[in-house]
Amino acid sequence: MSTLITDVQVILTAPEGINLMVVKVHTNQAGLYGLGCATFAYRHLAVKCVVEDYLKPLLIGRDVSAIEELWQLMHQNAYWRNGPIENNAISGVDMALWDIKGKMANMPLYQLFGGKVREGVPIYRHADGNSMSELCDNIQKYQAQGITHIRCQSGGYGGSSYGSVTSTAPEKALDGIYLDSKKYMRDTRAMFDTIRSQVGFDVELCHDVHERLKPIEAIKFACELEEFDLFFLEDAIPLEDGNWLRQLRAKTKIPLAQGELFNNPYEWKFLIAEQLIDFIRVHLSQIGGITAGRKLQIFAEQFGVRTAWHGPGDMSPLAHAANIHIDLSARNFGVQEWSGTEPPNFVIQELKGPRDALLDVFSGLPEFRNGYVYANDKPGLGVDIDEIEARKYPCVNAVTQWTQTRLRDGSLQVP
Ligand code: GCO
Ligand code: MG
Repeated sequence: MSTLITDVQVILTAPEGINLMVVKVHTNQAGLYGLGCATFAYRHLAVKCVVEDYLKPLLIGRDVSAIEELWQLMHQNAYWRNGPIENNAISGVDMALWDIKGKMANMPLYQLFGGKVREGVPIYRHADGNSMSELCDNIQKYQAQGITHIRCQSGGYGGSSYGSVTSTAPEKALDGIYLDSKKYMRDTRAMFDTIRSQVGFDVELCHDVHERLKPIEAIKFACELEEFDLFFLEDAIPLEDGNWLRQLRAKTKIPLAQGELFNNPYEWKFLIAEQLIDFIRVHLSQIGGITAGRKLQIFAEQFGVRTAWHGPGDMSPLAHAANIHIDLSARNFGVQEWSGTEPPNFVIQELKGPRDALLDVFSGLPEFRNGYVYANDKPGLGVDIDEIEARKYPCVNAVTQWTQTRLRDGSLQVP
């Protein structure tokens, strides 16, 4: 008897105050269901609509085993394709189908991807601080937890100098987050100088430009940071200016990581085929889930490009688990961004409250221990959700403010 899809359900929850969206695919086999991540924190209602009103009617009655067929069916169904809303909706279903596949095979997903090539996944954590001494303390706290790769920011993305409308903006300039790229670059250079002199060179350091520079500034900045021997420089070039990576690559030896905003294979194909980047770090649900992610990982392997999947707070533990299962089995794995799903005694104290709530809603999360993250050996993704607990933390639909970043003249600059 075939195993058929009987329902596709959306579960919204925000245990840490971040809108998370989980898709639950139900089947005609008693007790067999799959869970996937469709989190697009700032447009969750639009993704919910695509899943409930468009994908569910398309999928009901179809065979769960045909993941490749169903992915393509969802992808081409609206004719126009490759956008973040559709890709996240597809990802929710795709990850859930892989979860079901693992449960049917009675194997954790890394087994279906060829088995482990490493027992644990090395991760990097993100450190910043209000002062250099706070930042260095945070780096050392992570090192004490066995963490070998640390991403450092001086006062958050874009530096700490910005505020709302400044004296440099024209009259009647709109409110927003005002960036000062020159100051950001100066402060970041000084930050790495201090870190290297205080913490030494025996730790891998990363930095996220977060697209907050013009390409020519990014080239200068990358060259200046070379002396600090970074593990990688992230998103130095904005998504829309991808062609500038050719110039950046030609001018600097700094390893480059790119890709959390990618949605469309055209955005990454040439970067990998021309070896313009060292690390591909897409957000799995933004490209359509595990099926698309595995294809990308194997494509990158052919060109010596390593993976460093995006792993921020705005993805559910199901997506973190999907990252980890691919990482465990990928020969061209580089490092995994980890925003932490470990029990409170492992994390810096201020995260304790919300982290408890996350652990009440989700169980079976990948576990961090002494520098490495481990998947559990349950079939599928290994993560479950308590729907009653999930309902206690409703998602909020509010206008997104932090993306309203502006230059000194008041015009918008990508966030
Ligand atoms: C990163 C990121 C994130 C994003 C966030 C947007 O982890 O590398 O750049 O922190 O800013 O996911 O919501
Ligand atoms: Mg980033």
